[in-house]
Amino acid sequence: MRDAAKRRGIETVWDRSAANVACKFGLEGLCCKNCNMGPCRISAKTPRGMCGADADTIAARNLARAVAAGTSAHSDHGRHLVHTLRMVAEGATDSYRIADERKLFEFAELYKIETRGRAVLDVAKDLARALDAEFAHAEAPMKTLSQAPLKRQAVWEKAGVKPHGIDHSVVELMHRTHMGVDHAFDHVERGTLTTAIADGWGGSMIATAVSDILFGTPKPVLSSVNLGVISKDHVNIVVHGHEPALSDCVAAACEDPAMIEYAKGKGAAGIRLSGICCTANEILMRRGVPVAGNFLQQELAVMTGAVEMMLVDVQCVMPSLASVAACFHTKVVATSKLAHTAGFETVAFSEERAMDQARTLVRSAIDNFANRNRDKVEIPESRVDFVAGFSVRAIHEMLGGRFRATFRPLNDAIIDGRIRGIAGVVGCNNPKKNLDGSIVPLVKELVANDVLVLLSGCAAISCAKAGLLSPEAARNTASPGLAEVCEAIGIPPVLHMGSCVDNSRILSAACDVLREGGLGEDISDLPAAGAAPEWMSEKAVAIGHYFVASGMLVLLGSPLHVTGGEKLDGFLTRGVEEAFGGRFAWSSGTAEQVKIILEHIDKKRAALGINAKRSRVLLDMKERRALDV
Ligand code: XCC
Ligand code: SF4
Repeated sequence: MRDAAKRRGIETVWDRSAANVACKFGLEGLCCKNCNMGPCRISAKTPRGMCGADADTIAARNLARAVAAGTSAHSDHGRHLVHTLRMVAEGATDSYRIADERKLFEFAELYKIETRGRAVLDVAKDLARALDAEFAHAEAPMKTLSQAPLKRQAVWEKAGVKPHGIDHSVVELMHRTHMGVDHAFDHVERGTLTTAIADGWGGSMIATAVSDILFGTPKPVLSSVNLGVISKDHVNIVVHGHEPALSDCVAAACEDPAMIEYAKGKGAAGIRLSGICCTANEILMRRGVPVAGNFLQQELAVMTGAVEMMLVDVQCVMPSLASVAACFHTKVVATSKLAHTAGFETVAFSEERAMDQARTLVRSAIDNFANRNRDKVEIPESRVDFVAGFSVRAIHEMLGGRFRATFRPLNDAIIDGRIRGIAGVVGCNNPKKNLDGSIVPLVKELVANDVLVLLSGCAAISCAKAGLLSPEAARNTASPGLAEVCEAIGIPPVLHMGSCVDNSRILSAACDVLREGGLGEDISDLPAAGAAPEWMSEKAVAIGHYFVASGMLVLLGSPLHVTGGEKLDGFLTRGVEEAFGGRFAWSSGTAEQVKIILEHIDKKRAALGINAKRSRVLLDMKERRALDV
């Protein structure tokens, strides 16, 4: 499709990336425009800004603001869902319902909301109110933090990084980084870590939980991925962005037999819905809707010439879609009240009328089918089947069965060394790297070295395209030990856990593994690591920080924009480990990345006393009976 773009003279992200001369000061974190005495740029000749701020102060403040923005994105998304939950509870919309009562009750218990004998909607109303309160400032730290292991909570207490509200932590961090306030880089960084904790253990966790309550907790589901899911015979609608509220209704509308008949009446074979980025991941996880591609493929999807409508909501939507779409009949429709872009049509999403809006949009996409220019249609054949839908509950049930769901078999496999450790590989694509070219080789190497991999976001889509998310992948790519465990349970060695806010599922999984016993008492004890080989967004910066604050090693494929602040860089890659047990590492080559992750995992195994790979003994029946107690 990139060749096709060249042939047709359509500019893409790669053209702009090749033409871009990245600013060295920006890259190293050394440009400050926090006041109008500047902008100031730090160099050997000018080691301080006008106010006297040095490289570390400036880089730390810039980093803090990136984390504040990333946290805001995840958390505002969470807040919108809480709003939807409240509207459902109050009967103000019939476009949604409580899809998972069990999850509602589980989450309500966290807030000590009475559930026994009460109407579901009353519990939902109380929960929505309690969740709303997590955003504002409160005297006590956020309640969601209590889901973390006790030891981790103590670490946060001691370091003074427990957030007292999501919005509050963001506002405070913006205040601290205003000209003339917080100048000690390590102190700024504590504020940054506090805000990131409010993201991972707050805003993101709330977004995941409320999505599960409203749309259902994911279960393993079969789907397919890559641009080949776009069908030349069907009306194609592509949803893109992050918030699932409208796209869930669009998915329902696309399944409506009357709507399918309407499409057939217009000469199409039917309606093909697919997605890009995390809106795709959301409706994939719960409905098995196919995925057209990840972040860098958004322009290419439009370039197939077969997309009648692309619906975009928030985050990771390129404004360039307008000029690509202008070469075709594709309508790009912005559906969030927050996000308008020149050249996109707009529809202001409303929870009350969501289902009606979805139907109107789908009908308008069908009407646009007649405008498709068949000569311009060019759809690559690539299309791969895969399995997604691995929520923590789904993993529990796969490991132990519906009635005795447990992590025990997983913990045992880690303890006896068939699984060496766990890696969370997450995050974006970046045109500075080959598309998927850092994510896929890393994941392949990890599973070949006995590491079970948990995925989310665009990285999950990368691996799906590479065929790593099929149960057969265990046999083809995983080491014998890992393959044996995966085949026994019936899971791929690489598990798709959802969208970017669903990185909170990885935190929850870590807590459950610890609760199961035998692998330490804190997340920092686990033989586990995180990686974002192709990260690009500010959200990824926030995610990296909350994993570090939770005690994990986080490996990034290119450094955060801090390398100009030597002390800050040292703090993030070494110093922070003392108080938090986690740290960052930057590395761009797969071989070195694997080495860093495996060394970390082995170090943790040694500390747990499980480093010696036990040779497994085959027992005969007599010996087995002797073991039975
Ligand atoms: Fe965006 Fe979530 Fe990054 Fe993909 S991975 S490019 S943030 S869609 Ni989170
Ligand atoms: Fe320059 Fe200081 Fe103003 Fe930043 S805050 S622009 S370093 S004077």
